[in-house]
Amino acid sequence: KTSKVQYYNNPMWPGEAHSLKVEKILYQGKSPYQEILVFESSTYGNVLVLDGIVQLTDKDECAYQEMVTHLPLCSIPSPKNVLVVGGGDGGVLREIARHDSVETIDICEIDQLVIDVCKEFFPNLSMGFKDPRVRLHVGDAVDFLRNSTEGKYDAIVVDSSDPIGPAQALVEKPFIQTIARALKPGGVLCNLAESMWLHTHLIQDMLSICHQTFKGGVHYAWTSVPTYPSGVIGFLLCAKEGQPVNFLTPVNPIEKIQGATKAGKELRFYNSEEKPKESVSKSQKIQILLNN
Ligand code: AAT
Repeated sequence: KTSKVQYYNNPMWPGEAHSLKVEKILYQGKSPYQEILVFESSTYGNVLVLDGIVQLTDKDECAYQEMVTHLPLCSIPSPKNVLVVGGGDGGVLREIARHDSVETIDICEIDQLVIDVCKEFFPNLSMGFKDPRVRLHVGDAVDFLRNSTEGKYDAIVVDSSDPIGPAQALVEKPFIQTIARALKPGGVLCNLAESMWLHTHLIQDMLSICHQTFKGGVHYAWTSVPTYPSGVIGFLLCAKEGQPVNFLTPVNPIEKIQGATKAGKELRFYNSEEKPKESVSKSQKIQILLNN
């Protein structure tokens, strides 16, 4: 029997819904923080849903994880200490691990059950936890950053849920200020910033907080993720003053990092070009996406 999992009547996107055909429910459970559902879909592979909201699918996760990671990490010369907020699936860890300059990867995820469930049903993402540079901290990122050493990180990636429930505080000014404190001069933040089609007010609020907090520059970027509401998701790229940071041209291009994109672990979405220049590389990229 097949059925549909729908998410609608969500105040974050009133009046619209997206549905995926369910082949099989693989897991259903409840942690102290959220309801967790994993199902096998007929066209997007396995799907992780938290509190009724799709967080990732096997098919399109690359467009999110690669962009949220390489946009910040490729814009600084040699990232060494990196922090991931949220990201319990491990996908962002997998992407950070491509950078051989990186020495430590801290991750602060609030929900141990998300980590355990992803280890079972999303091996291509949770493989990120196997990197020896990873140090897992299970807890609220608000407390973690409050207690973090000043000037510790070269880059921080906020890969957290929508700002309702446990992630609400993560878009507010006090939290953004603790992130800035934890970064080195010239360090960078990539923060999830919702959809430009649905959340212009939220984005504007976040932009103004980030402009007040980060004097080294703030940019909005976005990518296409068909299973997220409205099909796009945005990021706020912010630089702490102290070293010039140019988010528009990668100073640390991923293609030049040895082994970062070697056979068997090619990138599926991100590249350093503003847009693909040669039709060959473009069609290859589309092919890889289709094969997935
Ligand atoms: N890469 C998958 C995408 C996610 S997962 C977001 C993760 O953030 C979840 O595992 C959740 O448990 C964790 N999280 C939420 N709040 C906190 C917190 N306060 N501290 C630490 N971790 C937290 C995001 C997809 C975005 C969906 C867009 N619609």
